Amino acid sequence: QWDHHMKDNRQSIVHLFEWKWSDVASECEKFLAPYWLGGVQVSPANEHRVVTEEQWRPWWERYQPVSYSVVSRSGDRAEFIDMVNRCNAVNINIYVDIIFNHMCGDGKSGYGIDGSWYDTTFNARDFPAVPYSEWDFNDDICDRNIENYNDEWEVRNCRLVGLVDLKLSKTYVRDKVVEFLNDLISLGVAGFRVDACKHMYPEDLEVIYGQMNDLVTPTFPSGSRPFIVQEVIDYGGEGISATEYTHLGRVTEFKYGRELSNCFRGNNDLKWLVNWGEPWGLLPRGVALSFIDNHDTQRSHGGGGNPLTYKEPREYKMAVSFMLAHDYGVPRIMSSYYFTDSEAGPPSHPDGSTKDVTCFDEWVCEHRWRQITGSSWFRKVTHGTGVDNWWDNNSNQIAFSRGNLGWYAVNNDAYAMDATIYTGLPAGTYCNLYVSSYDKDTKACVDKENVGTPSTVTVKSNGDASVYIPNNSNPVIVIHVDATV
Ligand code: LAG
Ligand code: CA
Repeated sequence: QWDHHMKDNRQSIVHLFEWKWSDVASECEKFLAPYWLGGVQVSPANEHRVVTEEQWRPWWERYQPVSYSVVSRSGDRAEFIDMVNRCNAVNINIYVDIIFNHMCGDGKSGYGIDGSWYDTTFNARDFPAVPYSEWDFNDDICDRNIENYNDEWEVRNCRLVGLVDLKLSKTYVRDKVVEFLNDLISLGVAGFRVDACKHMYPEDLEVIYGQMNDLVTPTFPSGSRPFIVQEVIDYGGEGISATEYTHLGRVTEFKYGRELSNCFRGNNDLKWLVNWGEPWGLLPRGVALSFIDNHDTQRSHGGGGNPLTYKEPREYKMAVSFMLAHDYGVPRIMSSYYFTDSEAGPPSHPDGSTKDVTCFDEWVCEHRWRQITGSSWFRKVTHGTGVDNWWDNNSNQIAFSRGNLGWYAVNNDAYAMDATIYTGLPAGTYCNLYVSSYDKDTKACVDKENVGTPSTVTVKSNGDASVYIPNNSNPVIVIHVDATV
């Protein structure tokens, strides 16, 4: 449940937030497979409310489940199956965002996106398509919203922002959840991102996870457990801590993006990253899911954190590339659509249906940015090595190798980096994947960006490289042994 099961040594997951299943499928084939990504976290697949009163079709309607039918704003069951099959066929894993702490908001009724009735008005708790009724919720022990995050009992039994809270201590409720998870597993998914884990007892999760089937063969080796990423927002100082969940699967490390964003915004010297990881108070690397921003934090939902996002591209690219170059955790890359209104749903037609993805237009597609794809290739090539040969200028210029397979350098000072540094790499000339692309057929560094950062780096026979990186828009070097010229 900690192992992501990504194929051919791929290491990076991309969250294709709000993408339709048909678009995810073609992205697997067209881009993710050739560009070294290994898995996709997709938006919730189950039936949800169609929110039009409080807001016009906000993104968060998908966090209000109505049933476990695999029909959502991203597409229907047939489209979901087609996506999983096509992505698996090109060795890209699918991880599904799963919500089972709650169903929809209190005081609502109507039909979900698959036409299922729901009613939570006047103490009704009707979800006939599951079916759940009033006996399946925690209203008998708590009928109010969570206010005190130091009170563990309240956080787990009361309502998260008014969402009716499922009684996971009941076998019946857990069985319904397990049925849904096993349905998705049978379709070939590789695991789950479990929403709102802080609001559920680890004991209940343990029972649920324990009843999950192994992943399907032969897509995955027999006996493979589903990859589990538990969302626990823990910046410290609350009654519940992320470590209560690490024996069950991976846990999202929210401090990761907050600290790195702080560094790359210039508020904390990069030299301190020499011991980046557990000494900073982060979770043990083997149980962490690392990310700079996610769909909540980039729009100040779910506790915020004010991380770097695509809106500060220069620093954001540096932070994401550092994440991918380092060996901590399993990295997840955010892929967004442009927004100013933090409630706004994905680019949509007037009838509310999601538009096809057109990258760099209404959709940001950070995962396609060269600096990010180049760094995810670096992550794959250097996997299995540690961070070695640390160098810094006692300020904001740092460099390190990953064993003798790759070398990374970044200059976040306001002046040029000009140094001769031991790289640990074999002698040769390497293509800097941050500012150029690599053509495997001709072994050439192509499509070079002329910003002052060297597009190739030569390592001498003693392992040294002389580098000059001005303070420019892309002040990073990413080189590895599979991209030499
Ligand atoms: C999560 N993690 O624990 C998700 O990452 C986060 O995006 C979800 O909240 C949350 N848990 C519940 O699944 C999102 C929005 C909320 C939204 C909620 C339900 O951040 O703003 O609440 O999804 O759609 C909305 C309204 C609230 C209202 C509530 C119930 O914003 O004002 O009280 O619905 O009607
Ligand atoms: Ca709960």
